[in-house]
Amino acid sequence: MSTLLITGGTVVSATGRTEADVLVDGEKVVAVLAPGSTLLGHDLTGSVDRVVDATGKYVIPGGIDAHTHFELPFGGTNASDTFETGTRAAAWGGTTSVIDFAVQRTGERVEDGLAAWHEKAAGSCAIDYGFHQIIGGVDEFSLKSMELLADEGITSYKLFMAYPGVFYSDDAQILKAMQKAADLGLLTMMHAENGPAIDVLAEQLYRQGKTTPYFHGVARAWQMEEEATHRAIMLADVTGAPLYVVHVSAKQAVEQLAAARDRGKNVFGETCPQYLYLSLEDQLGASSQEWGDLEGAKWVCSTPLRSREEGHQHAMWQGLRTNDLQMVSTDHCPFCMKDQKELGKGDFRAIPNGIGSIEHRMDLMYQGVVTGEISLERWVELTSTTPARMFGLYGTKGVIAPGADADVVVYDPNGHTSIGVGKTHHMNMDHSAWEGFEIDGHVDVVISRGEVLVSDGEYHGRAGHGSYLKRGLSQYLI
Ligand code: DUC
Ligand code: ZN
Ligand code: ZN
Repeated sequence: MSTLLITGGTVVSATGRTEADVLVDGEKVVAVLAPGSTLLGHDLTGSVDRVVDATGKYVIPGGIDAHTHFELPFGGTNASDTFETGTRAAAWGGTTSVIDFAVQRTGERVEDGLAAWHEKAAGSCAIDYGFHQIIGGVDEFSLKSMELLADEGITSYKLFMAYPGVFYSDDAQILKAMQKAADLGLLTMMHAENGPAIDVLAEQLYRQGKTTPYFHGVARAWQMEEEATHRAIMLADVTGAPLYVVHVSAKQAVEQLAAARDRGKNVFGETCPQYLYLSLEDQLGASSQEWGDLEGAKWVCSTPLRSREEGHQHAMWQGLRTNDLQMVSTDHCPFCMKDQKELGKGDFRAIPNGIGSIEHRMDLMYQGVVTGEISLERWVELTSTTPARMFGLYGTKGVIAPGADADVVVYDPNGHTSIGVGKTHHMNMDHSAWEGFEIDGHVDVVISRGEVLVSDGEYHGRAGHGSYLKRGLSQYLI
């Protein structure tokens, strides 16, 4: 067991900031000390194994990305990051825990889907990892299997109101699953878009010759998200189940969440960096010399990027400030253009859905601090502390305090990060959805359970360092 002291920095939590030194022993934080404190001896820097100088920098709890899809089978291909490549990229960007989605589909046993996910992840991860469970086929067997999840450390599961024939659940299935979740104390995560109606709109657009990625955004109209969000809230209300709506992108969906929360409902919402920065017009409608109007496929994801003119981005930032949205995850689901996004040339419906962002979430959200959208403390809360509380990890994760895992990031507000392939890009993708983004800050040092994974621009992590996180019940509900 080695000791490490992080000196001279400003420790930032969800509730404040203070000048402090952080002492790590083995995998744990053991003390947060006034700078220069002699409480533990006169020459602490001389007696520890390693000193990390954080003078002039922020010392924050490691990021927690609670929405990733490593190796997700989707649209006839698999998301291109494995647990190994995806968690390594996460570490580069200051994320020290991920919660990925294990998959069960119609006709499959939940236990088998979960076992397959454990097999993919075990021994591969650079950082700690947990799972949510996708229930893609609600029936008497999968409902029964939900009873096993909490004991496995999986206290949240996801349903889809979109993707008929793939992951889709109808209202009767949703109601039954929510009733079960209410009994078990599980958190229901919902992909809230009206899939059957979207598929009709998409087919009509295609027949009219409107086949480019831009029309992915047109077919998945905000009304489809607002309607499904409202329906999910109502179904949850009837059953008494708490609800967490994933990847919120429409301002009208935020309004639905806000109204439910104002009525005192246990309803939560997450958004993602793409909905804060990118748009239907600028990205889905893009064309390039290399890809022509297939260029927009880089940003095909669901829910889709929304119209800049309609003001959805502004509403997302506002929701994050007012706590109508509580967290920012990535929905990291990367696909290469070559051989993957290309599958949808001439038919936007065949483009695999997903954007890769896991490496850049902490930076992109810090830029919101720089531009005055959120406070420094809210940055930590949205990216680490609330994800930990929401998904039953708080105390061990999401905070720098004695007894917590030593997952710590030293962030330099005077540093700079240029995002793009050939610059900062460790995700297994042949392009970056964030090419050209400039960040007025830099992830300097990344520590996971006491091990330095990143320092001085070098990667020191290893596959297999990451451990499985058996999560407790959501700490917002008890
Ligand atoms: N949305 C995506 O963009 N990708 C994977 C699944 C999803 O719901
Ligand atoms: Zn989804
Ligand atoms: Zn997702």
